[in-house]
Amino acid sequence: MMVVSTVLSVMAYDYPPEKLAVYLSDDGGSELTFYALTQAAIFSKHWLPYCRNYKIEPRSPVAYFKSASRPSNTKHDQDYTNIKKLFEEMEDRIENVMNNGRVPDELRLEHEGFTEWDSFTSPKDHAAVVQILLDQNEDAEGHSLPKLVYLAREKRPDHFHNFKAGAMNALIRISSKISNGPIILNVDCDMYSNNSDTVRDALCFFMDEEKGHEIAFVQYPQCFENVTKNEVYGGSMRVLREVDFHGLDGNGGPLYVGTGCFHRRDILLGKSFDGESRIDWKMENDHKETQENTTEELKNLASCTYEIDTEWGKEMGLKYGCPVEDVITGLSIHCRGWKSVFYNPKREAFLGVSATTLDQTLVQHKRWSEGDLLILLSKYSPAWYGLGKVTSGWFLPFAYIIVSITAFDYLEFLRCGGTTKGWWNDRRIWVYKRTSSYLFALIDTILGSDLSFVISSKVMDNDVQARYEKEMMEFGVSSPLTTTVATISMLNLVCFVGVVMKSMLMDKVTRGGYYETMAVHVVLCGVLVALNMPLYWALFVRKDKGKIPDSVTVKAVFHALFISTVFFFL
Ligand SMILES: *[C@@H]1O[C@H](CO)[C@@H](O)[C@H](O)[C@H]1NC(C)=O
Ligand SMILES: CC(=O)N[C@H]1CO[C@H](CO)[C@@H](O)[C@@H]1O
Repeated sequence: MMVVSTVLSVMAYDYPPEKLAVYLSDDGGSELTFYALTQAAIFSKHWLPYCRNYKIEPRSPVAYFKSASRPSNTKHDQDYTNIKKLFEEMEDRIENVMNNGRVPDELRLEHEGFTEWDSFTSPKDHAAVVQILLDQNEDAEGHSLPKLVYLAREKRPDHFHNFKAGAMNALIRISSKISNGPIILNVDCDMYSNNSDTVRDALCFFMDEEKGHEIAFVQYPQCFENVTKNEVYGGSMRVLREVDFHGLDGNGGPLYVGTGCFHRRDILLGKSFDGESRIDWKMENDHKETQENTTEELKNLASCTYEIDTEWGKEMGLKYGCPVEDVITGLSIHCRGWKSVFYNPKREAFLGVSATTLDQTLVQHKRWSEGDLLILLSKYSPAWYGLGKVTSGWFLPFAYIIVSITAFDYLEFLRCGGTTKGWWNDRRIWVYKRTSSYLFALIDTILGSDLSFVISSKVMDNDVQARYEKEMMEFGVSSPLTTTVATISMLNLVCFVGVVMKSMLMDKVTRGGYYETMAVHVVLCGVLVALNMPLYWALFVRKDKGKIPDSVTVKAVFHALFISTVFFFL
């Protein structure tokens, strides 16, 4: 239903439908997703007229029905009841099929596309599926509908698939044969459009008479509807969104962050900036003749072997070989002379779901930081330009820097609408990411392991959901990342308790001298212990399923005691 909502919300953009085409890339190659999309196609014939007639927002049906109140106008109310019924029926059908685990034979007869799955071996080993579900169709009131296309590219065990970048590139090729629109919007399936004017807004930048011809892409921020008040996993990225990316706007523009981004197709395909030529939008439009393609031709474009000996993944399309394919693709576009725009309207344009457990947060950041590290170690690394600036052994300048950075960070966070507790949580996640996600990413990068990135699942059960809403940290699973975090915080606790006990055994004078030399250590350690409170709670006090598993507790305590004993005898 999440995918269906995303698709319907972008089909319902307030824009001439004959100029819109929506493509779903299903890299899982699942007939269940295909079934859901056939149902979305049918429902769209009623949903789009409803959106148009009553100018409703948001146009994701799930979000709309969650927030809408019953209309007061009788005609509208009747239509509301009808459309809600249709929607709930669709939801039931899709959920039945999901619970079943497969599409029943009688439903498979409804669409010839299901025969594609007859030859399926597994999600990792299958031929390409390209199905055009809507093409020059009309809705229930006789208006055009946008095109709707399903794609699952070919996957074979002996061909590396290059993750999301590979899927996007296949999609770019397929769409160039079917609709070939000059502007491409890419949205992750866990986000939906919250504003039906977004396409027109984005086009304003591209069509600007003075600067428009320099713009390669328009990036919207990632916003999440699932962030709780105090952001227990620091997931809202609010400072990034409200400050940092705006700052980048002054320097050629923001990075491409992989979702909520409008690209010019020709630039994504590798075009360099030549300074002068302006786009003739009128021409671009007339240009868009749709070719007749046979299914075989289309499938060939999404085959495993199509890219061999081509520039795809290097000079064309999204770049391969980096876990943050989006960032490096954006940087390479900037290197070719283009600019980008960060647009952060007050009413958020795309809303998604953010990570809801600690493990998800850490895994996600491990992947991101691994990619960023690869960029840092590359020959274009920004770091080489910032070397050799601060070389003072004095304490005061360092203290000054630490205090002012922290104060600055805190004020920035408040200024962007965060809470004090939210900032404190953000600091905690900051420490955890640095001692686990980034550490593991560093090791993976040095060992050159295979960019194995684990997709974080965002499906929650009810318990997890309830704890998430109470802002209780969710551990639950035992993973190397959580074990590391737990061990380090145990070590903080042991050290802190050790130092305090040791000082209590001293006489007054010795104690004074002791604290004089150790003051900073004790304060730092104390801050870490305070920051780690929820973790100690999860280690020793909590009884619910989201607590730290006993195996991790045992390991953490053992490691911490072992390390401190070794240092004690040294
Ligand atoms: C989403 O759009 C609705 C209008 O449909 C608006 O009221 C709401 O504030 C938007 N959500 C966010 C988070 O901006
Ligand atoms: C706190 C919050 O917004 N929770 C929501 C997270 O997302 C799920 C499903 O999308 C909703 O059911 C929750 O209400």
